[in-house]
Amino acid sequence: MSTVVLQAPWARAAADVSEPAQPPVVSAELAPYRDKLAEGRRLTREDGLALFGVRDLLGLGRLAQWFARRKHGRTVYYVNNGHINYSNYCTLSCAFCSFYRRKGKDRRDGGYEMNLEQVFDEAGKIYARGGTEAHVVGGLHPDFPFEYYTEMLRGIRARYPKLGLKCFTAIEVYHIAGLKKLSVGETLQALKEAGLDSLPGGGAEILDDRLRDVICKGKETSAEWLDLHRTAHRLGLPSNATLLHGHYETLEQRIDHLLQLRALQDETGGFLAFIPLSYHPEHNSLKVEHGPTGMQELRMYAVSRLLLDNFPHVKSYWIMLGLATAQLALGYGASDMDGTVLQEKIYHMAGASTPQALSVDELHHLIEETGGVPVERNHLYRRIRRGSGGPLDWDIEA
Ligand code: V47
Repeated sequence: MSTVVLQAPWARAAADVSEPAQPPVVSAELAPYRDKLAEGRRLTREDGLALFGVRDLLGLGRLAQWFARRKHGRTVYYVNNGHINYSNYCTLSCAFCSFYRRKGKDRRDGGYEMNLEQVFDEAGKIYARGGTEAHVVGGLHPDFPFEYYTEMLRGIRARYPKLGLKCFTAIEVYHIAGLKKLSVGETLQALKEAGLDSLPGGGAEILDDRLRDVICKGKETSAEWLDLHRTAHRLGLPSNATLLHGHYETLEQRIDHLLQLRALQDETGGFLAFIPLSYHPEHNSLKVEHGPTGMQELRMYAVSRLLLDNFPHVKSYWIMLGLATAQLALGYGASDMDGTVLQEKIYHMAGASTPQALSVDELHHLIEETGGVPVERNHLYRRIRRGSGGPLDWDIEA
């Protein structure tokens, strides 16, 4: 397997709207962590656990925002993108998931699958609106062949060469590999040759095998999830990482999850963004009454930002947070608001009441209200320059 050293253009994200580098004034309980970070020292497992318990949540937010602004100034990135959820048929039955259906075996309505022409139509809609990224994920389909996935990428790439293709979670890639009994390296290489640009962060859930057995039995192990991302990074495919929180997990499990991501990022430098995902409890079999509260979500954002010191971005995913909390998350360490997100299904089937898309103007407004400066990016965090010739008149800034 050839190893490519990532040039990491995203890591150069310029602090173009600079902020004073002075660390913030914080309460006594936060001062030791502020001093440690200001001296460029790393937070430990114990520090992470302690931050989950501090009383001064506002101060914690100030610290996380300072940390994010030290990397990016007041810039807040967003992407003009769309989701294509090509099918929700899945051979797994994760207890937290409201999206999946068992093909031919499920008594519930709502199972669907798209043929490739339908996928290309969806990609066309994203591109025609000025989209620069398609986020493509689905269930582990019981009978689509290997070529469904490679031809999907090839077909989108041929029709819309400029569209960034962020496709398939680590779990889907394992499934695709199994269809031809290929290694993950061979599979990722084949997907890359067909047009894949990067991987989304899904499927990580919680990187603790005992808990995985409860909430997503049958899914690959924590080590396998990490190993797939390691292989992707080595092949020059950057990726994201997620953590599903607000179900049965302990604070220790959350911290250990973050530390495993941090260690892999030290090794490869291939992660672009981390996205904390709040558990949505509707229409699934996991017996949890409600997901995290707003305060718990903000604390999760701040602790993630401070612990994942080597991740360029923490992403405020408004679809899952709701617009109000997504704005607040920008004050708790997030530096990216994801995107316009046409046609998201996974969260909406789990009870999310957010809209299914935002316009660029709405995103600008939401970001500017927080004191952030919106900057449009592509799937690799390269800046986009728009001309006056309509939605297709865009380019990546040199
Ligand atoms: O892995 C599924 C989560 C993830 C529920 O990389 C649920 O840019 C909460 O990974 N409640 C898929 N969460 C979505 C995902 C993602 C989202 C946005 C951006 C990116 C990115 C990636 O959704 C799954 C799972 O953790 N999920 N069901 C639920 N009921």
